[in-house]
Amino acid sequence: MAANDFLVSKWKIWYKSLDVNHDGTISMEDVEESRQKFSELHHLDAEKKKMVMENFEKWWNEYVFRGKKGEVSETQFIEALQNDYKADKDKFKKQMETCFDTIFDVIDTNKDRSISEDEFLIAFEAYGHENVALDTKFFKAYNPVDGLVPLKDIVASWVDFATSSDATKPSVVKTAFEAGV
Ligand SMILES: [Ca+2]
Ligand SMILES: [Ca+2]
Repeated sequence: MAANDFLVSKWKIWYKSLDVNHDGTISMEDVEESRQKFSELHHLDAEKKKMVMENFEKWWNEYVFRGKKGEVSETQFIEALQNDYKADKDKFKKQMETCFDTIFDVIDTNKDRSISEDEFLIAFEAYGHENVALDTKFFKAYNPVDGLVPLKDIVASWVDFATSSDATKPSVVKTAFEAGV
């Protein structure tokens, strides 16, 4: 069965959220801008920066471009997700788990398996979501304890966002983006 309108509407939000330079299309420019900004904001040394540059590109190629060369339209992005979803829902869910596990592992720069407010804000700013008040509200929606949210909770919220077809279930991620993040 194909993904319903609710799930497709979230994939469209996801697409828009990855258009780092807000020009309407996802291209290599978005990869470049996000990984440069991420490295600068974290003041990464040359060795760590190199790793981030490689890890970001690998993630974008695998989960965003999905075989397309350096540019993917919203239609192509939705179609690729829809195809994988239709083919095998369990496999699709596993793929999304790996997808968000991988990117939040990069975002967790101090490798404590938690996301701090600072790590969260830097990641969202690097991805072109520069409204600090809205980003902070988004982070606080995870009910941080001592300023930290377990990485697995953030990953779970994104997996739910990218895979759940249940429109009655509230989504922290969807709510945040609809509020303007
Ligand atoms: Ca773009
Ligand atoms: Ca951390």
